[in-house]
Amino acid sequence: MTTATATDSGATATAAASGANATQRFTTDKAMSASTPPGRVSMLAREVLDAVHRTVREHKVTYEEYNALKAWLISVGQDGEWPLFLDVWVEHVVEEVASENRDGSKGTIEGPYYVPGAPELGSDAVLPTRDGEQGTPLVFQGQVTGVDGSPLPGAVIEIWHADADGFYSQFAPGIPEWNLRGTVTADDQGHFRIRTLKPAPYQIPTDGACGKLISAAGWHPWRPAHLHLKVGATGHEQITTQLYFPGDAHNDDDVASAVKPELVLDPRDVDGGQEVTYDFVLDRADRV
Ligand code: MBD
Ligand code: FE
Repeated sequence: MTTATATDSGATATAAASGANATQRFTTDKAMSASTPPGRVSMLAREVLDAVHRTVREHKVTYEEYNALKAWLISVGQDGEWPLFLDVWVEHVVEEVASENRDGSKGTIEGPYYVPGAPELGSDAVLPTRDGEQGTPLVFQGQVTGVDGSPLPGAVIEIWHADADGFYSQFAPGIPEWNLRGTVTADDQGHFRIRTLKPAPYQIPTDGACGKLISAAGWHPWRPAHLHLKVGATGHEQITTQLYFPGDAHNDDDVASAVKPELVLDPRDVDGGQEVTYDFVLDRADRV
C-alpha cells in the first residue's frame, strides 16, 4: 500500500510517459478486428488520401511543409500520442455516427484514459481518494431505466475522472492505481449514489506532439472539467458518456468537441459541497 498524497500528483507528468501508458492500454485492451472487407478498406483509404492530395494542391503545400508534417507524424508515435490525437480530433465524429439511431441518453467520446476493472463499490459508493485529495465534494446520484421508464436493477456504472490538477490515475505518476475510478452497481430500483470530488479542467500536455500542433496552430489546449461514465445493463446497449459542469469556460469550445447540451449537469450547492441527480436511459440491445 503506497501512501501517496494529493500533492504528489503529476509532479513530473510528461506527455511521453502519459502517452506511453495510453498506447500500452489501447494495444492490450482493444485488439484490432481484421474483419473490414478489402473493398471497404480501399474506399476509405482512397478517400482519405484524395482529401490529402486535394489539400496539397489547393494550398500548394511546399516541401518544407511536407517535411515538417512528416517529422510531426513521426513524433506523434514517439510520444505515444496516437490515442490522444485520435480521441481529441477524430473520435467525436465516430461517436456521432455510432449513436445516430439511439433513443436513450446521449453519449460522447470515451477518450484515452478508460481502464476496465475498477474496484466494485456497491450502489452507495465512495470513489477511492488519497489523504488530502483536493476538490469540492460532489454527490452524483441517479437512476438507470430503459426507454420505457422501467428501472434497471443491477445496472453497472463505471466512472473515472481527473483529479483537481487534471491528472488521471494510471496515466500520471504518483497517483494510486484506482484513484477516482470505480464500478458502481445500481440497487433493485436502478438507483445509485456516488461520492467523489469535482474534477478540474483537462489540459492537453503542452510538451508532446499534440501540444506542438496546438501551439503551432494557435489553438487552445483545454477540455472542460468532466466525469467519464460507461453505463450498461443486461439486455441493453452500454453507453459511454461524459458529464460537464455549468459555467465552465470551455463547455463551448472543448478541444475534443465532445460537449452536448444534454450532458451539462445542474448541480446544487449543499452543506460541504455540491449534489446532482442525473438519470440514464438505456436502449434495448435488440432494438432494430
Ligand atoms: C481527456 O481527459 C479526455 O477525456 C479526452 C477525450 C481527451 C484527452 C483527455
Ligand atoms: Fe477525460
